[in-house]
Order: sequence, then C-alpha cells, then structure tokens
Amino acid sequence: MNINQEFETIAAISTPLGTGGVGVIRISGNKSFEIAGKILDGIELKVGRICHGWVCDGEKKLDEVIILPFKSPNSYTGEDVIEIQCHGGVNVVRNILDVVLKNGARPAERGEFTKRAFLNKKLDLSQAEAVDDLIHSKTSEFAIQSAKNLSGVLAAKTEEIKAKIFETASKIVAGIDFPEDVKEPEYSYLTESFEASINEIDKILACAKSSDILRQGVKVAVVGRPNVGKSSLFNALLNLDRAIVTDIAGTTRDVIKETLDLGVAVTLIDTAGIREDENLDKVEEIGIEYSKQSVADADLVIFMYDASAGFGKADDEIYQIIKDKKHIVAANKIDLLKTDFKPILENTVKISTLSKTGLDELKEKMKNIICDFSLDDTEFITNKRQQNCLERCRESLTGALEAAKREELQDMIYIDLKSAMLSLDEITGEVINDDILNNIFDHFCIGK
Ligand SMILES: Nc1nc2c(ncn2[C@@H]2O[C@H](COP(=O)(O)OP(=O)(O)OP(=O)(O)O)[C@@H](O)[C@H]2O)c(=O)[nH]1
Ligand SMILES: [Mg+2]
Repeated sequence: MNINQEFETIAAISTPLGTGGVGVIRISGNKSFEIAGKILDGIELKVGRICHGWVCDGEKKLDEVIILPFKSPNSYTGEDVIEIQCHGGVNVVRNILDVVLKNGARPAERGEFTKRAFLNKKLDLSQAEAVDDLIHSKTSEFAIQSAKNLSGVLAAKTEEIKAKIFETASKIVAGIDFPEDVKEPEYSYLTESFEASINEIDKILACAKSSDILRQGVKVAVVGRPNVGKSSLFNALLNLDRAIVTDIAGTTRDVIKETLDLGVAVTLIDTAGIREDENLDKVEEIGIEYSKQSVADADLVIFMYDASAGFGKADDEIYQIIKDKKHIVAANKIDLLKTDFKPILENTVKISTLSKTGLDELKEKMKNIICDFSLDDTEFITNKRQQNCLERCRESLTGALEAAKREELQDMIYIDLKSAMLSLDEITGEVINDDILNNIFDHFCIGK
C-alpha cells in the first residue's frame, strides 16, 4: 500500500451481507464528515451524539438511519469515522455504500480499518490479531480467550518479560560504558535473570498446543461396519436429524461433517460403514475409500461395533486399521442386551444411541482425549506468528544464558539480549516489517 492510499478515506459494509435487523456501513478518513454531509438529508452531525435521519442519493431517499460520528483520535481507527446504521437488507447496505463511494470514499481493503487502528496506535498487533480471532472463533471458549488478548493480556505479559530483560541489559550497558563508576553485573545474577525470563516464556509456549487446538478445532471420525449405528450416534451427538438412519446396511455413502462445540470445536465426521464384499456397487466402494481417508485425517476416531451382535472378525479388521490412532471404542445397541458384558477392548464405552445411554460418558471421554490439557490452564492464547517470535526470543536468551555460564564478555551477551527484545517487539508490532503486516491484515474480512 502506498502512502497516498493510507490517507484516503475508506468505506465498507461492516456487517455480514444478509437479511437482518441492522446493517452497518463504516467510513474512515479525513473526508468522512464531508461525505456524510453530502449524503445525509439535512442532518446536523454532532460528535459524541447519535444522530438520526435519511441517507439520500441526490433526490432519492435510500434509507432512514442512525449515525454515529467520531472525531480523530477518539474512534476505532483513530481517524474521523462515521458509522451509519441502516436497515439490514443486502440491497439497502449496498445502495448506501455506493453513494458513500460516489461521494469520495474508496472501498476498504481487508482488515484496513483495524490496520489503521494499529498504525494509529489504537491497538497493538497482538490486540489486532485478537480482533480477527474473536470474529472467527469457532467456540465460545475461544471467543472468551481471544477477548482476553483483545484486552491486552498477551501484550502486557510480553511487556513484563521485556522489561525484565531490559533491566538486565541496562546493567550490562552501564558496566560497559562507565567501567570506573559501575561494576559489571555478577554472572550469577545474569544466569538467574535469564533463567527467570526463559521460564516466563515457557509458560506461554506451554499453552501453544492448546491455543492451536482451540483455534483450529479437531476432527473426530465415527467408523465401523455398516448398520452398527454410526449415523445414529452422529445425530445424537449433534442433537439433530442430520444423517439418514435406516436398518439397511450401507445407508451412508458419503462423508458427512458437522461442527460440535465441546469447548473445543469438533468437526464430527460420519462415514460409510466399512465392509468387504464383491457385490458392492461403485458408490459404496468410493464411500468406503473416503471412510478410510477420514480415519487417516482424523485427530480422534470413534470406532463403533454392535454389542448385541458381538465383536466379530469384520469388526476386528476395521479395529486393526484404527488401533494406532487416538481412539475410543463405542459398543452400541446395549439396549438389546439381556445381560451386562465385559468389553474385550480397552477404552470401551457402552452406549445405546436409541435409549441415549452412555452418551455423556462418551462425550466426556472425547473431551478428555481432545484436551489432554485443561482448558482453564490455557492462560495465554497465541498464534503461530506469536509462537515463532517467542521461540526466537527464547533462543536468544538461551544463547545469553550459555554465554553467562561460560562468563564470556558481557558485550557479547548484550547482543543476544537485544535480539531477544526485538523478537518480543514483533509480538506487539513495535518492530514489524510491511510484508508481515500485510499478511496479517489480508486475512481479515472486508469492513473490519
Ligand atoms: N436397538 C438399537 N438400534 C439402534 C441403535 N443405534 C442404531 N440403531 C439402529 O441400527 C440401524 C442402523 O443405524 P445407522 O445409524 O443407520 O447405522 P450406520 O452405522 O450409520 O449404518 P451405515 O450408514 O449403513 O454404515 C437403524 O435401524 C438404527 O435405528 C441402538 O442403540 N439400539
Ligand atoms: Mg450411516
């Protein structure tokens, strides 16, 4: 983006394009008020006051709206901003955006409002990334965690670690610059200080795996022979009649996916029953191939067999395919059993999708396996970029630590500390190059 573009006034529809109660068009830049003046039918805009009236295109009235005027720097972007709240129809919002563009704004690029907010220091980069996480969160848990970063939790922690490194670095510099007046810090002090900082970084990185799982979710495939009740379980877990259930073996012939919120976003996958039969038609054969592929792609497999029929050779053949993956065995149709039984496979949950028995236990087992961490312990949500910055910071600190242990020249140690601090600055975006910045905001939606 060139400098001129950055000063242009931009506009976009900030609400999803669809039918709803309200639609929002946002304008940002120093021409915002001028444009609003041209399209608002005689409304006098007062900053800090909500205004009401009509948006017009010349003589044509487009919609009755509410306007929120913000003057720089007190706005989301830090620039002059006008937010128009109109009725939430696809064509109403488009008509209003068109008239705004006709009167001097240009369409905003992806994430451009938030990028401007970052460039105008309304948000640091970790907060800007949290905005994107919040919008795209697949579960309520992840939304709550993202909101924590939006409030600056990660930035504050990063600042705290940096302050500690800075303090130690300052003592080294003082010793180097004023050797007569200031003594170099003791090496024992340095090693202690670096170990403490590495420890703090490790605490954040320990949450990296859970951050990734919370952000991306996991894939759980239900597999087994035909007719064992896979689609019935799929529907029961979703609380939805999504997949067709019949007593005909080979009912499901395609892979069906739906999202389930178990704190972590679970993509639940129903598959075609796996069986060997020379007389299978082509569709079922392809379906079975997809089932095997789903097993390969899944993070967790629910292997199901019909407990009323017993665990047979055909079940065992499928079990052999999945047994090395993370899995739970679901012994289904226990409602048909007259007596209780002792499952032969480890990790078996006895269920009946018909009488809804054992489903809570199954969900609990799923949760425990998916989160081999406790979600409450996910103190810090990070993305890959932030994890990479932390890892680089950790490497530099480890270099400094090793050097301090060898009692090397403190000038050399200081160089490592400087790179450690630079890596931390990248998290909040105090130091960042344009390519990385554009890459981050290119993933945002238009209008954010
Ligand atoms: N008694 C009893 N019947 C069940 C239970 N779960 C499923 N069924 C019945 O078993 C039959 C097959 O169920 P589905 O859910 O279609 O089985 P599936 O494993 O998806 O079968 P395919 O799609 O053919 O691979 C249906 O008639 C279901 O009503 C259960 O817990 N108890
Ligand atoms: Mg099925």
